[in-house]
Amino acid sequence: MSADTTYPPSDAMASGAHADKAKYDEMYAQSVSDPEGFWREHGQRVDWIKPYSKVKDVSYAPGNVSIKWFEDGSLNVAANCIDRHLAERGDQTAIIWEPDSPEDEAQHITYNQLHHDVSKFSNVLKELGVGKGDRVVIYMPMIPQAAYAMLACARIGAIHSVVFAGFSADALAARVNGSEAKVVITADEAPRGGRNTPLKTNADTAFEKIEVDCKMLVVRRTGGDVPMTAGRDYWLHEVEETVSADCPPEEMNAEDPLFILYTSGSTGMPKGVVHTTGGYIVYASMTHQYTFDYHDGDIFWCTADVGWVTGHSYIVYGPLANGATTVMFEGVPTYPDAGRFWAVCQKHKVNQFYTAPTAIRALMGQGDEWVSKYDLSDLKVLGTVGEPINPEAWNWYHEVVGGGNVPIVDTWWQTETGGHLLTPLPGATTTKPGSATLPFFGIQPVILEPTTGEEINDTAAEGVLCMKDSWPAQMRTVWGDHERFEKTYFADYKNYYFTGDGCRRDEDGYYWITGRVDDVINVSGHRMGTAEVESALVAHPKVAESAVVGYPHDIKGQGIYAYVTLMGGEEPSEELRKELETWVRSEIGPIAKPDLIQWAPGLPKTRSGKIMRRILRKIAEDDFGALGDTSTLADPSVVDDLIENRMNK
Ligand code: 6R9
Repeated sequence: MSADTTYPPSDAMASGAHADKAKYDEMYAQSVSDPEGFWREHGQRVDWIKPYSKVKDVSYAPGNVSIKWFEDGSLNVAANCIDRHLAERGDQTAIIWEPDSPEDEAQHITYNQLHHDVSKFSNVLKELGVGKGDRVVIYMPMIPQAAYAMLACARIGAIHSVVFAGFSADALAARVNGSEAKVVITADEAPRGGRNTPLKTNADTAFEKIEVDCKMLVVRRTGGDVPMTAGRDYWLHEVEETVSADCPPEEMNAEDPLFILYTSGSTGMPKGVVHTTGGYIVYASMTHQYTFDYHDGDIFWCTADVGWVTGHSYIVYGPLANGATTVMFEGVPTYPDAGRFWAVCQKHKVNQFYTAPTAIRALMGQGDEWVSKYDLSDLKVLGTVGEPINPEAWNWYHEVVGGGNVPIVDTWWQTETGGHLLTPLPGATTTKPGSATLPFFGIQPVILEPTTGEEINDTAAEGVLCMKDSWPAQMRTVWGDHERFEKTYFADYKNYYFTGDGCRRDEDGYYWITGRVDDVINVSGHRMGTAEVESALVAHPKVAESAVVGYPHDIKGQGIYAYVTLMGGEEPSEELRKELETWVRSEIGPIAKPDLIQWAPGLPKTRSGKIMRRILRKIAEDDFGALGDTSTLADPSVVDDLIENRMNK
């Protein structure tokens, strides 16, 4: 198979799909020629309490960025994900929960049960004093109660902020303080890959740094012994006994915030991305249906964690809004062995499977036999997300997992976009390995010349990826900092949304993401701001200065390469290297641990003191020939030292 083999949809796929090529072309054309009309129609895919009359009111004007969709309509997201399905599919499974250990029994939660459990959970939150507009932080393992917690917030109009359970106590505290949350929901322990993370203990540590008046609601997962602080900590199962199972959904305006999700940016600390109610649920459900060609009765599995946007849109909100059966997996791809994903696909007869390139690359290295011993004949669509997928991994996914005849959807999107923006549709789009292909309905990508900001109109083009116009699930603001929102996404290129990604468009108009153009790195599909890791490192008493860059890593996509300058009098040692690794883990979390630390007596700086990351990146990439002009450096000799002492991967 040559590198430029293309894969058209099979006739069978095209004829049974929600959209074949003709339908995609027709719908796409309408969506961009008449966005108002298109979204007026498709906004009705969800149930409204008060129907909207206005569809869209958007300005990207500098100093006045404002994004509103369906603004005079009202609805409730939990009612859309649960209540409206009860008459037709109350006994259908909503969530299949697969626990960490294959020895433990999976749970099948019906829509009726979901309704009962979420209503109870909602009343528990009310009992703890949570009301409409209040913030709730969710720090949970991948258990059904994580989804209940999100839906309970949505039901009563509280704004959730899910913090990935792999984040440290410090990161948790920062997010609780940042959103002034009233309650933190956690569990006693989180089993993953056969080991238990002490979540409640982490949360206790976080509470030492939490400056707002906040309670803790604890879900019993393992039954591990955890201390409870009277008057502050509550067991879910205990409070549940005291509340009713009746909780009518709150009527929410379309533009009321649904959730905050912190994500890394190129500067400073993570920012709270705000998504609102109406546009988000319309777009999450529509992309879930079309991108995965989801049909009633299908079993859908997205392997992400609910701590990331992928888990929000494609484990919880999109699938449940569509009345789907969604699989929630507590474990990891390699426990108890490298066949776990495929064992779960076989066991639950999964039809659509959605994972990250880093997982595919890791499993690819373990050998085909882990896949071939399972019956994967129920698979109809395979998806990827989070980072560019290299053609080798794409081909392995296609041939070995999909048996050569299951379409792959490489979905490009971001925490900020709420749902897929560039993606193939299984029955419509001819795919090319490594390309996220074409825009979803209503999406108008443009490639700009990076320095002039001019739109490149030739079909074949390379530059920065921006979006013209808005889509319903676009983020609305940065929590508490609208100015930062404007500055990050609308200041560099006027009247466009700037994605932060570089991109090439080929002669067929297909989009190929080339990676971030800012100081964000993508480690195993997780976004990490180099500034965050740097500030964690310099917070260590022995570190004077640090610069962090990404470098190519076979499995993770990018690894974290840290240059560290020590305080005068401090000596580099293996022990100190370990100490710094542990330090970063505890400041941010295990995913931020540097893969390589190089001791740097000095960093390459311009005369004005700006660190020249371009050079540090090249050294980390082992690409010394391409260092470019170093003559503007204050002290060009530091570069020679850095090259000489470069860490081997
Ligand atoms: C959904 C999610 C967003 C960044 C994004 C880009 C990278 C995501 C991709 C992809 C190439 C894909 N990215 N999907 N790059 N191909 N299919 O991952 O959100 O965590 O906010 O990351 O991830 O660089 O800008 P988020």
